[in-house]
Amino acid sequence: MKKQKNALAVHDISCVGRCSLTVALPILSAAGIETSVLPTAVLSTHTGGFTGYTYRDLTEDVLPISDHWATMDLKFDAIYSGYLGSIEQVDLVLELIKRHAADGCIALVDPVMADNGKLYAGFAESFPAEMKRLCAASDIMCPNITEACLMLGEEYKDGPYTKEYIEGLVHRLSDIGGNRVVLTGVCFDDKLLGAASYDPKDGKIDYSFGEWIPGYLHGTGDVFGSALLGALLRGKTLSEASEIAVKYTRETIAVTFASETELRMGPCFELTLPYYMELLKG
Ligand code: PXL
Repeated sequence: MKKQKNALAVHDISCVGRCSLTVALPILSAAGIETSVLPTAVLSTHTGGFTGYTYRDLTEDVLPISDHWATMDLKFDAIYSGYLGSIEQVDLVLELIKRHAADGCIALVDPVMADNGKLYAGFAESFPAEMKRLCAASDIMCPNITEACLMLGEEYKDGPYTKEYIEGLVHRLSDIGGNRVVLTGVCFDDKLLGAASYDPKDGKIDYSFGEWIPGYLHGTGDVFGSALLGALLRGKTLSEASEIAVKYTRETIAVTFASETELRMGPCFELTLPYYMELLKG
C-alpha cells in the first residue's frame, strides 16, 4: 500500500455553522487524507448571518505550535490555508509552509476574505494586499471573483462574465507568483456556475460547470477548496480535481436547499460525502 498522504488545514473553528475546519477536516478525511489542524481563531459561530458571536484570535499560538512540531520534524504533503484570525497570520502561514512542507507539498491558499463584492465582517481594507502576498507563495490559489478583484486592485462586477474577462483575471492572478489558479464563481450566462482552472506550465484554462442553483449559502467555498485538495492528493489533475469539486459542491448546495436546514447553519456536506467518495473513485 502507498504511504497515506497527510495535510495541514489552517482555518478558524466556527463552533456552529459549517465552514472552515468543521468542513475541511471531514472532507479531507473522507478522501483518505490524514488531516492535522491549526486553528487560526475560535468563534462561537461564523460571521455570516449571526450576530453577537465570540471571537478568540489564536495568532499567539501559531508559532509555539509550529515550534513543537519542528522538534518532531513534522512535514505535510499539503498545507491548506483559509480564513485567518488576523492580518499578522499571513506571515505565520508563510513560515508554516517554509517549515513544514514535505517534498512535493501542495500549498493551497484560499484567500478567504470576501464574497459578492464585499469584504467579510472584521476584515481591514489592507487585508487583500496581504492575502496577495500569501497567494504569491502558493502552489495553487482558489479565490472567488470578489477576492480575485480585491487582490488585483480591480473593481468587482456582478456576472455573467465574458470569457475574455475571466481568462484575463486568471492570467493576472497566475502572474502574481507564477501560480496555478482555480477561480470560483465563474458564469458566462444565468444557467451554469463553476470554476476555471489554470496551470501556467501548460498554459491551458479548463472549465467545470454545473447547473446554477440560485441563492446564497455560507461555507460553500470551504466545501469546494477541501474537495479540490482531497482530489489532488488522490492523484487527480488540477482540472479533474476542479471538476470533482464543482460536482460535489453543486450537489451539496442542491441537497441543502432541499432540506429543512436553516441556511446559516451551512451546507449539508455530510449528506453528500458518499457522492464525493464515488467521484474520487472515477
Ligand atoms: O467560509 C468562510 C468563512 C470562514 N470562517 C468564518 C467566516 C467565513 C465567512 O464569513 O465567517 C469565521
